[in-house]
This record gives sequence, structure tokens and C-alpha cells, in this order.
Amino acid sequence: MDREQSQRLYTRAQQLMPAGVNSPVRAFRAVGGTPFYIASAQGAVITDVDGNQYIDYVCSWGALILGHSHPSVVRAICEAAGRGTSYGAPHEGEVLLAEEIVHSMPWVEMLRFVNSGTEATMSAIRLARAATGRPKIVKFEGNYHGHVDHLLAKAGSGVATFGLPDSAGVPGEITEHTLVVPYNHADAVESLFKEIGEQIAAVIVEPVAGNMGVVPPAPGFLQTLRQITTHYHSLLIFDEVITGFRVSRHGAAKLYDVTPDLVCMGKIIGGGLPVGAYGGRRELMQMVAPLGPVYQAGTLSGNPLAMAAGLATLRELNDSAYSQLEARAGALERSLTETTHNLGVPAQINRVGSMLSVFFTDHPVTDSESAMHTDRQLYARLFHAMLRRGVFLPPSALEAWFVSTAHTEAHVEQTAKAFHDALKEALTV
Ligand code: KE4
Repeated sequence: MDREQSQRLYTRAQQLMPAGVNSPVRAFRAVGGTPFYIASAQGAVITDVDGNQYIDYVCSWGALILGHSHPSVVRAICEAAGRGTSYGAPHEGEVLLAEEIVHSMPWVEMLRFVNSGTEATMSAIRLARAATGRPKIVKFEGNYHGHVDHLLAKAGSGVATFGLPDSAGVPGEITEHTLVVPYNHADAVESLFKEIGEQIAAVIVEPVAGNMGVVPPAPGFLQTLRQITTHYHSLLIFDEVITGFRVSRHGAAKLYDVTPDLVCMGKIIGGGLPVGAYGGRRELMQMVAPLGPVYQAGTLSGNPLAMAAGLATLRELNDSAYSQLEARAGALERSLTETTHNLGVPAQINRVGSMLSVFFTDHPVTDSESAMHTDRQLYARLFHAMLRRGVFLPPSALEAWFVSTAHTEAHVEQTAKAFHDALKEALTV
């Protein structure tokens, strides 16, 4: 596979940007090798600068649920651009997209658009701390909520696992109010709240984890978080940056019948353009400036092109779209399961709707520890063997594969055949 043009661009990029990329996972460090450079993308297929084509299961990390360059989305962006690219003032597009989201998630009585998932979670936590007057935040190992300082925390030792910085440049004082507990371990949350519940402003959780690979909530886990936070007058924040409009038209909250106090969104609601949002109960959101004392702002928040792309995307997401996503992702899961079984490779496939992960292990993957203790070297070999066969998987075993409405039965069949051959090859190395 010729990668000459990609290599040339990568050499230039490395002089200009850290590791030549604008987000770490794109550098392929988790799987080795060097990234290819994309020239164009259409539907489920991307084309690199050397003309190689790949069926895409990254889909801009979940944002492109309709696939690349969907005609309705492109048309909406072009029409919006003709009316101006940014106003720094209110416009109808913000109202239309907000109405579309609130209509789909009635527990979101009011929301604020921002420019990324990170901004959404950062703002939701600031709001939760203001609303409760409490400093501490509970997050889960393996959950990622963007690169805001106080959420770049890893578990310390002991029950009250005060967060330790998980990045250089984050002082311990910043993460000491961040408590990190294992995902799907409701008992650890209960113990923590018994100990210091009156200091805890909120629990933030990925209702379906996507950042340690896909890990569904254990039965009753989300319900227990809801009961505990209600009992201790803390807030429950669902980080639905991935799952919002992914696992259902109404997000994970409806799927699992648990209503959070605040929800963070991103990715799909921007249709591939930079959009995040946070929202929830009206009395909470009315604390946000300029109505209330919680300051949050953004030059490009509610950008007209991004609003148009998000609205065009959500308007395509009807029941038949979700039925198709379920059919395609289910067929993919069955083919992957059949291959790993036939080849005698221990594997766990976790799937919720059109997001899934393949873990090479003989034990269930239910939290960060079990996700980390899988054969990630085999995944790395599989990744490159699939790339050589024209299939682009996420360049990390701890990320989600995404299926879009642009993935056809033929794409799934091609992927299944590639997976069989690639896994056999990866096993022989
Ligand atoms: P952004 O700031 O990257 O838009 O969103 C942060 C974020 C928040 N919450 C969840 C559940 C997320 O998954 C993310 C970002 N996801 C990663 C990959 N899983 C984006 C890819 C990247 O970092 O390049």
C-alpha cells in the first residue's frame, strides 16, 4: 500500500504540530506506525492522499452518524455559509437546533451551546459546584470527559480515592476535589458518599462508556447513581458526548430510563462541525450568565454553520435510521463473533446500538481494569492488517468502532472478510 504522500505530509507536520497531529490519538501511538492523511471522504469511505480507500469505523470519533459528506448536511452548511460564517449575535439556527434537542430530550429544559465536548463538561461541572455549593466531583476510571484540568485525574489509593493528576501541568490542588472510582462498581460510589457525600457536588458518568472501549452500564448501575445522588442532594451529570443521539434518538437517558440533572453533548449534534452543549433542569440552567452567577462564554458558540450541520443531521435521524444502524451493527457483531470463535481466539465484543468494541480476552470487560488487561498488541497487529485490507478501525483498542447510516450490507460483508483474513495474519506474527 503506497503511503508516499502521507509520509511526506507527516514529515512536514511533525515540524509544525506535536507529533504532527491536532489530537493525540490520531498519531497511532497506541497501535504503532504513522498516520495516513485523508484527501476526501464520502459516505462510509475515506480516501487518503495516496489514493488508498478505507471503510471508516472511526467516523470522526462518533460525530458522523450519517457518514461523510451527507448531501443534506453539505447543502445546509453551504447555504449557511452564503449567509455569513459567524455573527457573534443570536440567529434562528441556534433556536432551531435547541428546539430539536429539547424535543428529543424533554428532561433538557434549557441548554447552552459551546464548541466542544470538553467545554460542555467543564461548564456542567462549574454549574454543579455553584448549584450545590460543594467542591467535590466523582468520576469513573476509564471515563474521559475532555481535557479540562480537574477531570484529568486518575485514582489515588484508598476508598476516598482523591484524584491524582493524570497529565503534566495539572497541579495536585486542581484534582484533589476529583474522586475517581471504578466504573460499574456502585458499591464504591455508595461507600464514598457514606464517607463524604455532603461534600460532593456531582457524579459525572459516561452512561455507556466509550473511552475504554465500549463498556455498557451494569444492570442497575445508572439507577443506583441516580438514587445515591438524589439522596445526598448531589447532581447526576450524564456525559452523552458520544451516546447522545447515538444509542437512541433520546440518548442513553431514555434507553436506560434514568433522568440526569445535567447532560453534556457534542459530536453528532454538530454533524461534524465543532459543537458541544450542556443542559438540563431549568432552575439549574438559569444560574448560567447572564441570567445567573455562573460565568461561561464563547466567541463561536452557536456558530451558524455548525448549527446548520447539526440540525440537518438530527433531522435525518428518524426511526428507520436507527433500525438500519441496529441491523448493520448487529450483522457486524455477529460476523466478528463468528470469526473469533472459528479461529479459536478468545474475544469479548461489547456493543450498544451502533457503537462497539472488540477486546481480545477470555474475560468479560466491565471496567477500566478488565479493559486494560486485554491483548492490545494483538489488536495493534489486527489494526494494521485491516488497514492493508481497506478498513480503518480506531487506532486504539480502548476506543469505540462506530457504524453510520452510510455503511451498507456490502461494507459489512467486506469488513467481515477482511477481519477473518487480518486476524489470521495477526495471529501468525
Ligand atoms: P471534545 O472536547 O474532544 O469535543 O470532547 C471531549 C469528550 C467528552 N466526553 C466524551 C464521552 C468523549 O468521548 C469526548 C471525546 N472523545 C474522544 C475519543 N473518544 C475524541 C477523540 C480525540 O480526543 O481526538
